[in-house]
Amino acid sequence: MQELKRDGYIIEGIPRKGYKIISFPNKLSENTIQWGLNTKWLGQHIVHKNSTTSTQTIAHELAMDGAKHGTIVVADEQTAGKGRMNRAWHSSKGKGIWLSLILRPAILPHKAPQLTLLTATVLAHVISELGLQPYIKWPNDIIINNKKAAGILTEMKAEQDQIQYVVIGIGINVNQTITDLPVEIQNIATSLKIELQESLIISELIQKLLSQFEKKYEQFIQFGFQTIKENLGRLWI
Ligand code: BT5
Repeated sequence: MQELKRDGYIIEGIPRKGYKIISFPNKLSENTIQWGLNTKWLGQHIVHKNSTTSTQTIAHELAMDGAKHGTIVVADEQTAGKGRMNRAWHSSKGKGIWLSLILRPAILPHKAPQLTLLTATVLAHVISELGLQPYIKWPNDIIINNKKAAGILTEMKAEQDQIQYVVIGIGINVNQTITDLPVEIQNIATSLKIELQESLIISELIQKLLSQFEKKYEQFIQFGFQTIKENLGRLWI
């Protein structure tokens, strides 16, 4: 209970009944993500950092140390967020989802890029449920109104015929205003808040994302990529 209060939950004691949560904190922690998370294995182990260089780097270290399939690493801020090919990913404090998923899929290494597309469909699904119209731009961008709102970075460690682990990095601009974005990307980037004209609760969005990802991932492992691809039509540009 003390731990929850420290996290910013306001809790009222009700005589002979227990406790009632009066309000939830709008901040990220293992608790705020885990409470109300309805997944079986994804995000059952969460590593949360206030600030880190890159959640990808931590996820690789954990995976090398044997972290379980479904472990996630999430940060309020990344000081050296990574895009593809050594490009930078701007990750300002408390304004977005900066998240890495550790997976150990029993698929052949050459099929790993399909996981990027699966992730893109998950992001598009979650964003469209907010009432926005996202598009997937191959291989890893989520675009709203012609501007990039999210990016995906898939990295893996594999032998020729076996994947040791995959780390899927997901960056979503959530609560930035236009001036929160660096000047050099202001005309190519957007955030969910800019598009919706309202702020969102980041931990809730992460829960929706994890839940949808788990569902789609299981579908992918069981039935293959075709079922994911069949749902793509209208999301593609
Ligand atoms: C990506 O790379 O789009 C992959 C981004 C992955 C970020 C996540 S955050 C959690 C995890 N930890 C990490 O360190 N990374 C992952 P790419 O397609 O190479 O796009 C990079 C380009 O997008 C840059 O060169 C900029 O032009 C632009 N960009 C940088 N930051 C952005 C932002 N916040 N929003 C929109 N565009 C951005």
